[in-house]
Order: sequence, then structure tokens, then C-alpha cells
Amino acid sequence: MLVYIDGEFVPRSQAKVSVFDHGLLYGDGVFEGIRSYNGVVFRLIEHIDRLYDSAKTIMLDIPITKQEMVNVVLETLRKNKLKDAYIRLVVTRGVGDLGLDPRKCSKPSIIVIAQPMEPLLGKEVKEKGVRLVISSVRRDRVDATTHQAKTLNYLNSILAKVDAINAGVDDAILLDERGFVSEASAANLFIVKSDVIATPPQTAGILPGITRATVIELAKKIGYSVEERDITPHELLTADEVFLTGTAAEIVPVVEVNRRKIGDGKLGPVTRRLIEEFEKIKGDPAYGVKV
Ligand code: PXG
Repeated sequence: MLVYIDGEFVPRSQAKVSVFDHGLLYGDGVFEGIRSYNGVVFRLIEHIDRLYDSAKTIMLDIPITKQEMVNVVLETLRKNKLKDAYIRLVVTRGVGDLGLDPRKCSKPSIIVIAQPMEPLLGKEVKEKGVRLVISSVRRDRVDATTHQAKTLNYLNSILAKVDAINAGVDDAILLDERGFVSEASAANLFIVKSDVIATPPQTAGILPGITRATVIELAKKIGYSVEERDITPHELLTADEVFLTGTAAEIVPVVEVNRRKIGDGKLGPVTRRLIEEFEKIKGDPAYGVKV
């Protein structure tokens, strides 16, 4: 495996950063998780746009252009001869001293890791669904370390994940500071009630997910109404169907929340249909960039 770091491709064993990198010392940096399907990088331009938006919010100047970043991602896949891959793109603040002043970091570091990912991974989960709890950890506020920016500061999500692990379930849902549903630890959330699909808006502190945007687009195309609006915990527990969306998981049905069965506790018809639609487009060059 060859990893891209700051203009060079190095073997995995030599892919290292300094202990003085502020990405490590303070979680000061941004990242993306991207997938390629059969040689097509799914929504690469949207992921790169989101990376630069995240960087803008934390005032980190990425030292290469968006087009150069696209080329780096494609070159990493070519060098590793990968068609179906998971791609992790990380930009750290760079090496500084032990103080948190970002001006001490002269140059951000760019890292691209690509590893094989089978297209069929998680097939069983898509039939069986996942069980969730509502975490006691709230989503970060939109005027604080909001998850709208995809930064290296993921403790908020990790604490929710710990809640899920302790409860013996698959993942956790975080509420925003008002008590409305926000999202899962690393996935967006949708509910279905009487054939109407709803998902929390960005004002609930969510990451504006690229799978989320794709699912909204697909659902509208096949005739569903989709509402972006606040969702209460009560609406979540009493929905006909609930599902999660994210790059790694794609679309996953939720069959239980806080020990309440969702609908009849099985993959529902709307979720099933959206999974089918997503399967059709995910390797389509119209939805990505060819390697
Ligand atoms: N919310 C959060 C907080 C996320 O981190 C999503 C929603 C879904 O967004 P996309 O754009 O992927 O549809 C994410 C995505 C991992 C991993 O390593 C995490 C994500 C993506 C890929 C891998 O757990 N987070």
C-alpha cells in the first residue's frame, strides 16, 4: 500500500506524521471519507468542495488547488491499482510547537490513504438492520465545534459511540442542544411516516452528508416528498421506517431505537426501494469522477 503525504507516495510502514503536528496535538485539521465503485470515485467533486469548506471555517489554507486535490486522489487510486476503495483524505494544520496558536504551523500536511473496500460489504446489515440508542451526548452546537465542518475533532461522536457500545447496540443517535434529532455518530438519519420522508436540517448541527444529498435527490426523483425539518424523539420512535446514510454504510435500515421496535422491526419498503435506487447509481460515472 502506498500512502500520499505532502507530494510523495510512501509505503504504509513509512507513512508517518510528526508528534508536533497539531492534527494530533489538538485535533486541528479536516478530513473526508470517500468511496470509489468500480473505478468511479463517488461524488468526488462534492467531497473536495466540502473539504475546502471545512478548511475555510477553521481558517486553514490548503496549499494546493481543488483540481490538484482531485488529481492526488485519482493518482493514489492508480498507484495502488484500486477500483473499489475507501479513501481517507486528511489535511492537518501541520507541525507547530506545543502551544495551540495555529500561526506556529507553517504548512498544512495533506494525507491520502486508499484501501480496498469490497462493494458488497455490509450486505447482511442492509437486510437485518441496526439497533440504536439515543445517546446522552448532545451534538455540538452550531456556534461551536459544529459537525457541519468535518474536522479532526470527533470526540463528540466517539462519546456517543461509547454509549452505544455500553448499551450493547450498533450505534447511537445524538440530539441537538434543543432536544431535536440530529444524526448518528457518523451517519445522517431519515424517518419515513405515511410515505413522507423527513431528515433533520443543517441547523440541527448535522454534517451535510453527501449520501444524504444523494438520497434526497433519488427519493424526489421517484416521487416521494422529502422534508428537511426538525424531528422530535417521539417522531423518531413512532416512525414507520428509520434509516441511516453515510459513505461507509451507504443506506442502512434502523430496526430498533431505545428498545422500541421501529415499524415492524424489519427493512421497510421505502428504505428497500432507496437502497435499490442507490445500487443503480453508485458506480455510474454521472455520479462521480473516473479514475
Ligand atoms: N454525519 C457525520 C458526523 C459523519 O461523520 C456522515 C454524517 C455521512 O456523510 P457522508 O458524506 O459520508 O454521506 C458522516 C460521514 C468512518 C467514516 O470512518 C465516517 C464518515 C464517512 C466515512 C467513514 O467511520 N462520516
